[in-house]
Amino acid sequence: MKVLPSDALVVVDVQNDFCPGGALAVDEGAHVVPVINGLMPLFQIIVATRDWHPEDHCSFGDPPEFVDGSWPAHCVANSPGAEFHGDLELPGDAIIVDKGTDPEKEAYSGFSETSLAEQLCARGIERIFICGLATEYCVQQTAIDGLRNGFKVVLVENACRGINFPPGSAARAVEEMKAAGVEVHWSRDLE
Ligand code: VGL
Ligand code: ZN
Repeated sequence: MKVLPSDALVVVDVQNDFCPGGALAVDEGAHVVPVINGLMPLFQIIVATRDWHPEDHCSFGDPPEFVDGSWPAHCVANSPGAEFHGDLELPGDAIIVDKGTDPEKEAYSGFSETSLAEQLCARGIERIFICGLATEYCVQQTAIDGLRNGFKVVLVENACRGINFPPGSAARAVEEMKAAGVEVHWSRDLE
């Protein structure tokens, strides 16, 4: 599959807190980094989303249940856990999109109360390729919202990892995305 000038790569939440050692670590979260580094040179437009929460964000549970609505404190704005993984080779002109900044609202999707759709439209983007963390939360919601916003959406399956609690939830999310109209490819299929 050929990547076109009207395609953008959307790198979702490849942040320290979602990688091993982080507050909400995804199994093999850091494995996506070399795969995404290999993808970025194919794209003229690269977006990187960040989970960017205030200290009192409504999704922080005490104790956390590790399900929607009850997470350990993670990706607090300007903290080390909110930084991109240190090996991620984002270009200097990558478009950074912060989400989940309202203490009262969860925001898994990169389109949720952000300027992402406008920024993509302004650059003539028609199709987005999605990769990153975590498959069944921010990746899935960003993919579905991409369709809703009128973009074609491709998931780069091997450039994603899920929280996978309960086990199987990441694989189910991929099936749900396919059913919704997301195309699923592996990085080696792209050129
Ligand atoms: C995410 C749980 C809580 C994600 C963000 O990036 O998928 N998951 N906040
Ligand atoms: Zn979050």
